[in-house]
Amino acid sequence: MNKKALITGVTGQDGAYLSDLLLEKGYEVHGIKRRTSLINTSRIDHLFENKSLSNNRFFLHYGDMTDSTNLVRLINNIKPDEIYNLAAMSHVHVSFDLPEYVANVDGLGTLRILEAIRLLNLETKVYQASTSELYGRIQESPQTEKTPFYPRSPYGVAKIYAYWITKNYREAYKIFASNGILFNHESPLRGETFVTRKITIGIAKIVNGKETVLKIGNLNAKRDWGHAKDYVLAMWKILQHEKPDDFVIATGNTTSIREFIIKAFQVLDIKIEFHGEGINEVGKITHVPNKFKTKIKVGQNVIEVDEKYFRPTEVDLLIGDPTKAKRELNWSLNYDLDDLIQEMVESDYKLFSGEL
Ligand code: NAP
Ligand code: G4F
Repeated sequence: MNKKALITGVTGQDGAYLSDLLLEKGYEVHGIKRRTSLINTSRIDHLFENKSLSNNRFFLHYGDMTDSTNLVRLINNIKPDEIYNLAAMSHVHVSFDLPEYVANVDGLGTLRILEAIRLLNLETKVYQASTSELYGRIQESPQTEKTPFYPRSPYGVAKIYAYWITKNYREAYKIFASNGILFNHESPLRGETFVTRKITIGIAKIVNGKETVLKIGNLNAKRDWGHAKDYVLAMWKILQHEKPDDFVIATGNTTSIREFIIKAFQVLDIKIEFHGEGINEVGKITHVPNKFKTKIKVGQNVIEVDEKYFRPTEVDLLIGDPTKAKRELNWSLNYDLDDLIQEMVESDYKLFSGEL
């Protein structure tokens, strides 16, 4: 019998990569998608269009993290061996505009999943998508499983409830429930308003003459960025571990937004330098290869700062220590930051030059 997995948030970046991974491993994969007025399945359409990829083992169900009747019914019908709770309103900046909704979906949504397992008396294992945003105003560097939390956004605060309720249900009811404390992970499937994808799309538009400048927020923030493909493997390994536990998943390196932009332009052999300070800082082109010379010029400002992207409270620096995951899960990275940036820039370049 194939193992059964249920993925909440299956239409998101991680849901798509995790579906591919679990199908490859022979699982029957069930995903929960919410009803939207436009179809939102572009990241998983390949599993329907090419049946050989899913081998008829991929199923979608309508659902919502705010509706416990729906979640209980689905979990009772499917009786999954493993649940990966990835569904969330995952945008930190937007969470300042939607604090109550985020508490409901990201915080109480996790409780609804755990409570369904408890009430139905199932042996289902649960993976909770916890986040480095829990560390917020960091108390030590690098951050480990033992570093105290200090969230800095309604998103971080909702996720801290989810983290602790997962731990509490593990201790109180002996549910196999684990937190993956994942640091930022990106890919060509990353949502378009997260900073890495915004940058790679912005560059693709600029070099294809569709826009002249990319407006960005805090250039000084630093993040520990990995590739989503490596991180969904860690999720699976967390649920295969001999006991439920919590793990930091990170690269151990940190890079500023400014450095990410410089590296992303370099993929296309374009050089830029930053001048000025604060909201007056700009990124200026210093070298352009011939193929782009009709679209951009040396001396052109391609990056400008717009304070509308600043957050009321910021997380300045994140850097994780994945020693425990490496030791206990035998998890390791296949991609470094340069591989990730290259893949993202090339993918968006093709998208906006019409080569895809
Ligand atoms: P994502 O691309 O934003 O995907 C989020 C998923 O949740 C989407 O499928 C979304 O559906 C779904 N969703 C949102 N609200 C929902 C609701 N009320 N009911 C049901 N589904 C809902 O996020 P991601 O990057 O894949 O991240 C996956 C999880 O890991 C999230 O919980 C995120 O908070 C967490 N996390 C992410 C990172 C990272 O760097 N990517 C790091 C740490 C933790 P739609 O497609 O309809 O919007
Ligand atoms: O790409 P971001 O929006 O990601 P953020 O806030 O780190 O959150 C992501 O990673 C978390 C893990 O730590 C996840 F839990 C969460 O769900 C999400 O996936 O912003 C990264 C940094 C921030 O410091 C932000 O202020 O980039 C800075 N930034 C600068 N300009 C910008 C922009 N962020 C966005 N989204 N857009 C900008 O124009």
